[in-house]
This record gives sequence, structure tokens and C-alpha cells, in this order.
Amino acid sequence: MKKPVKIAITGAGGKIGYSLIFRIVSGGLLGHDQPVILQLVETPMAKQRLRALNMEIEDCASALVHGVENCFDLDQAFCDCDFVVMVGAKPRKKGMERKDLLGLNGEAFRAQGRALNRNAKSTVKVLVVGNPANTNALVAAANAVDLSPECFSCLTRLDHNRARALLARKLSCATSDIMRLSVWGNHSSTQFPDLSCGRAKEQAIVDLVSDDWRYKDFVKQVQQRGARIIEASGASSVASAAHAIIEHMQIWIRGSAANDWTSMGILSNGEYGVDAGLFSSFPTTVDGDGQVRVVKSIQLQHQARALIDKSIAELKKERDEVRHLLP
Ligand code: NAX
Repeated sequence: MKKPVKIAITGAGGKIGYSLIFRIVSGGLLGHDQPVILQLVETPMAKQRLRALNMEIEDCASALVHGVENCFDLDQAFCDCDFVVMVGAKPRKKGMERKDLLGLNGEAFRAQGRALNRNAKSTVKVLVVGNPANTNALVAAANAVDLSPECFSCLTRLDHNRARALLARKLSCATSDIMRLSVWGNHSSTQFPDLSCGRAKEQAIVDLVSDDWRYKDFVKQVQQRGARIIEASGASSVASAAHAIIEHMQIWIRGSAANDWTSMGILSNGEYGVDAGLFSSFPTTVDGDGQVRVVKSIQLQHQARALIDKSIAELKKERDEVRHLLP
């Protein structure tokens, strides 16, 4: 057996936490030979829920679980962590503006970024899921002043998977036949799912669909998939989000598949004209050693450029609203 690794999950007592944790417990994230120590991070209000979760984890009798700690203190939560999945975030309540939510969650992510800085390993991989995920990632990474921003990413793999599944259905092929999709910008309804380099069974997807479908129906359906789920179930995606978290982390740890890429929210260094310093989704590849790289040389048509610019404008606005939380 290998040495256990420490994984902290914020918002562990919530819905995504419940879907995610048991996949980790059963080896679905790091493999069946990798023991884990789980740091379950929550607000004190969720104490009772964590107690129930602890009993259920224990009742799995998993040989992989070498420890479970309930953490209400951030220094304890992130001490020597190898991986952190930041799911915990407050939902938008009635009467609250998006700006209020940005500020409220931004403060929590500032405290978490500072605590990561004090306690986590310098090699830690931190995935931000809680919304607004890109801007929360920006706040956490900026406040973890001694950690490399490359330690941070935010989740857009769910949007990537939604785009893949939609195309597989449209083109009557398997999702594994669909490759090289890109999600650009914010994890919000302005995101731009892009199939311009996409391949389906070795054919260029642009040759299989009309431009009208590509820039209107496809984009809209992916952008609004989350809202459709809320309409149908009354809550945002849970199991598909947990699945996307697992895939995002596995790709980040083991590398992306040869000839394919993924979508990840990462710190922009100005690639494709995205303002440096924003956390934006890009098409990315990951080396076997976990090094994330933005896919280069994609030719953006003017429609694509306009859609990306719209999402980046939203990210800039969000950044301006949390500027007081940035060091
Ligand atoms: P839940 O409301 O079920 O769970 C959230 C949990 O976080 C609660 O238990 C709460 O007590 C805890 N929490 C809140 N603030 C915290 C803090 N400062 N520290 C620690 N814990 C804290 O929501 P759930 O359905 O699990 O969704 C969690 C977040 O994921 C939401 O912000 C949601 O919008 C976001 N999502 C992001 C996705 C993405 O692709 N980036 C997709 C799925 C999901 O919509």
C-alpha cells in the first residue's frame, strides 16, 4: 500500500459532497491502491450532517480510508493537504443580487486562500467548484500569496461533458468518438462551448453541422443545461458535477489523453487576448507530471471571438466586484 494522501473537501456536507465522497472512498478518484485521509470541511451549522456522513463512510468499511476528520477550522482543514476540492459556497437567496453573492462567497474564499497559504503543501492541487467558480478561484489563488497560481483551477469539465454528450446525440455516435472540444470563459450562461477543432470519429465536426446550429442552438443548449436541470429537479446538478470533478482531478494528476484535450478554468497569462490575471476556461492539455498548458494555435472566427469577449467581459466585471478582496 502507498502512503496515504490528504484530501480536503469543503462543503462536504452538501449534495455534491455526498455524491463525491463515496466515489473517493471506493477508489474512484485515485485508484484502489491509494489510501486517503479525508478532511471534511464545513460550517458549524452542518455538524449533524457530517456526523451522519461519518457513520456512512465508516459503514463502507473501505480499506482505503485511513482517517476522516471533520474540520470547522481552516488551519486544521488544509494542514499538509495534497488535494483540495472547494465545493462549499453559499447559494443565492431571494432578494440577493449576484454582486452580494460574489462578496459573500468571495470573503469565504479569501479566508480559505489564506489558510491554504499557511498550511497546504506547495504541490497542492486545488479545484474550485463552488460558484461563482472562476472568481472564487481568483480570490483564493490571489490570497494564497506563496503558492503558485498553477496550484489552482476551477471546474468547467461539466460544461465540456455536456457539450460532448450533446454532440454525440446529435451525430449518433459514442461520446468517446467526440474529441477536442473547448469551453471558453466563465462557468456561467456566457460560457462559449466551441466545436471548431472538434472531431467525431476522425471527421471534423464543423463539416457535419451547420454554422447556424453551431453558434446558436449548440451554444445555447450547453449554456442553459444547468438551468434546465434546476427547472426539472429544483436544484443544480449533483451527480454529473461529482463525476466531472473526478475526471478533472484525474486528468490534472495523470495527464490528458493523447490527441485530446479538456476544458479547465485556469489563470490567464493573456492567451487568446483573455486579460492576464483572470481565471478563464481554456482548452488545455495536461502532461503526465500535471503541467497544464493552453492549447495553442486555434483559429478563432469572428463569431467565436465575440462570444469569448462577452464571457471575458463578465469575468472582468466579477473581478471588479471582488477587487477589495484581492491583496
Ligand atoms: P449544497 O448547498 O447542497 O452544499 C453546499 C455546502 O457547502 C453546504 O453543506 C454548506 O454548509 C457548505 N458551505 C457553505 N459555505 C461554506 C464555507 N464557507 N466553508 C465550508 N462549507 C461551506 O450545494 P451543492 O449542490 O453541493 O453545490 C455546491 C456548489 O457547487 C454551489 O455553489 C453550486 O452552484 C456549485 N456548482 C458548480 C458547478 C461547476 O461546474 N463549477 C456545477 C455544479 C454546481 O452548480
